[in-house]
Amino acid sequence: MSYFPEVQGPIPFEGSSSKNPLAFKHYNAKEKVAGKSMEDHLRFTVCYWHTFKANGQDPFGAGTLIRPWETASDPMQRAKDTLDAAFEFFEKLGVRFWAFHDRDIAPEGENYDQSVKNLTAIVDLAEAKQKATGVQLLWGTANLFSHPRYQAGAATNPDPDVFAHAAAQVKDALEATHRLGGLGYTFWGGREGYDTLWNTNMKQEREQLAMMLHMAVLHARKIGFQGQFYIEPKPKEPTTHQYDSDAAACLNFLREFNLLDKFKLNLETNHATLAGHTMLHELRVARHADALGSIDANTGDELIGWDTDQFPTNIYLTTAIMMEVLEMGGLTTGGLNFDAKVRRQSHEPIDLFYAHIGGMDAFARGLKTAVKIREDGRLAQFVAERYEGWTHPFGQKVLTGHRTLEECEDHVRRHGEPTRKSGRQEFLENLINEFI
Ligand code: XUL
Ligand code: CO
Repeated sequence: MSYFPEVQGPIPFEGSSSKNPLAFKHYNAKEKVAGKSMEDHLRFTVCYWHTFKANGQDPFGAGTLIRPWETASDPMQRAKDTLDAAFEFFEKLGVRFWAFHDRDIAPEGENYDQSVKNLTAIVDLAEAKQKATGVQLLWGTANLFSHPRYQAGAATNPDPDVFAHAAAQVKDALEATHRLGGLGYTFWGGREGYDTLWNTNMKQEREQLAMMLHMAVLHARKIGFQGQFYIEPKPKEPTTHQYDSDAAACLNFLREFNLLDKFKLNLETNHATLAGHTMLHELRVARHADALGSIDANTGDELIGWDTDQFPTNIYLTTAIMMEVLEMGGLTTGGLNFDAKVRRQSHEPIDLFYAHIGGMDAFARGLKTAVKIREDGRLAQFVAERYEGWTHPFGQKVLTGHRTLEECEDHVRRHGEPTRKSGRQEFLENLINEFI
């Protein structure tokens, strides 16, 4: 049975003059750009939760999406059908990676043991499908935020029994990820924060969260999982404040609890927006700490204040993202994971193809544009010249801690008033637009 009979697949590359909505105009998987194939640069990943499990519900209304793989009455049958649909989709779209939460692929059972059984049964099937298709797992994760037991957090719950439940779930999800050859394992602190500080011991909750991460690292070592651990910042929603607020807060948390060498960041555009940052800012902060691991490639809405998780279509955004990715030398274990969902009015399965094709083409253009801006060199040269003064002896001595306030005063007396230089923001914005 086919869940996407309208699509032959794999989606072909037809070039920028094509009018075929089921063709790539810019993403040509095997084409070499700056010495590497586009598929190796971009490492596109389909996320299971939005693409196959989202039903279109929003805070004001019920689900709208029609999903032929969700019709069976038995939850395990639905899980199997969904897995079939997912692998058909991966192959027809032509992506090499997928990502999931434990509860996306297998339903929670009546009790813990049943949940473990359900997960194992689906992982068996997924393993066979991966082998048959060559599709790889980018990362796995545990859903520690949907079940009512996690209403007050998972690792950060006031009740250690809930912590234990979350830890057991992490163990199972980590083992599932390991069995499927996952390249990474992600922690997103869905409810690891607070709704109000009046009822919260924030100091201990952060310690609890750190302990959970340490236990996961220990267990990974025990079972031989060598994938990359990620932590995914998000400032709020569902909680008022999440401890993994933004890239800088995550790095501080990891440093404080001695986890910095064990984790990298998985950065998401819509989360950056909610944090009041640009995605460029978040990427830059992570890259400078050598902690840029993977990207949840989506976008928010300029007018709606919640996490709308839309597909990325803005070339300016994808160019900025790819500039940072190229600057750090490319993605290694990470990828561009479409943590994005179609709008609730795009209720047909075919809309999933349009959404992913659009996102992939937007990133292909971003990649090509970023490569051109780098090859052109004027932007980098401008920045280098802007800081040129620091390459001279006085600046070098300040940077290496060999100058005192008195010596600075002496410098002023000898050099007088500094000459101001324009930051040339508009000039540079025009320069970027030359390439877009
Ligand atoms: C939620 C979010 C998650 C994580 C994985 O905003 O981004 O889907 O990516 O738990
Ligand atoms: Co995400």
